[in-house]
Amino acid sequence: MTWQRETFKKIKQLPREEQVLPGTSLCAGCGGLEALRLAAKVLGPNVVYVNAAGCFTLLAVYPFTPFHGSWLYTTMGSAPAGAQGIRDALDVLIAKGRLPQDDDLKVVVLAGDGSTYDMGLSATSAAIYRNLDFYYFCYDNEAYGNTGMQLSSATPFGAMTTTSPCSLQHPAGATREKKDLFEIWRAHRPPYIATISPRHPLDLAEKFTRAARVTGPKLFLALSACPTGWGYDPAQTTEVARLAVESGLWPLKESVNGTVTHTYVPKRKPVEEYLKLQTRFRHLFEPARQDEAIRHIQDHVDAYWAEAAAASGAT
Ligand SMILES: Cc1ncc(C[n+]2csc(CCOP(=O)(O)OP(=O)(O)O)c2C)c(N)n1
Ligand code: SF4
Repeated sequence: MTWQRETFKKIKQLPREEQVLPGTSLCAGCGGLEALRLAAKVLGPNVVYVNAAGCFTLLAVYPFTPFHGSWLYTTMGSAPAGAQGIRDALDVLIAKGRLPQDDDLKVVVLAGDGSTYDMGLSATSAAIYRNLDFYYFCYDNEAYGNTGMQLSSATPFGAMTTTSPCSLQHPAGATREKKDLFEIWRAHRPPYIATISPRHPLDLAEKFTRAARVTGPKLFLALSACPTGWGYDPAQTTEVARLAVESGLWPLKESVNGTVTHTYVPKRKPVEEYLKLQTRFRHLFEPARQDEAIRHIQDHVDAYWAEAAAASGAT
């Protein structure tokens, strides 16, 4: 079945108004910030962001903020608990008639992959279990970026981080596979889960629009190309983000009440084209090419899409 966008067919249809203003202290070319900028256009101004410690905490440094909406800072492990507190407070105010229903706010967790895949996972699991009505926006730069790019459980096989260097014992760098957070969330049966990319703004905007119709936990996993941590020129963020999707490494998909649909099926360029652009994978090509490791990554992607095709009944 082909996924159809209903609301956003042309870039011109995206809301013009910016909800995240420029001039933040994040790195030039930050893919996560671009994904958030696009998401915030659809979310609109009536939002409380609950931000776990990480790069994005540098967005709002008192007394300055780029947001039209409100913003709350939490520890890495507790953003979903913070979101629960905000949601409860809003519900009490509405019940007492002190906040008109029309002025209700969306509660949006902002968190990196360290908070999302590792430290905050139990708080997230509990929030989904309670069916908390919130959005969870994870900007996934595949490492603990703010403290110098240490390995997280979102780091992909073969990537070099400061705690998974290329060594004699581990010539490929990171030795484990990236955790499948999409499926971990899906096992909790939330109403909505999506992967997104800043390189696919219409796909991203459509997904936020669809999620807005749903009450309950809603996850958005944004693969966030990170020039500082991944090692490429900031001007190449768009190209790196594009190749992540076109190589099939970052599938764009959604799950609505547990049913998964791929929202874009790439023709699949070799993963090498994506890997070669980034110094975190340079050791796979220099000084000697590591064929086995590159093949391992390609096989993983091929197996994913073969399974997806089988699940959808395609041949
Ligand atoms: C319990 C705890 N350990 C360590 C830190 C230090 N710390 C602050 S930001 C950060 C990195 C967060 O990584 P991630 O969630 O991936 O977000 P990113 O920095 O990549 O945006 C760390 C380790 C902390 N704030 N709390
Ligand atoms: S380190 Fe990466 S994720 Fe963090 S602000 Fe810089 S580009 Fe963005």
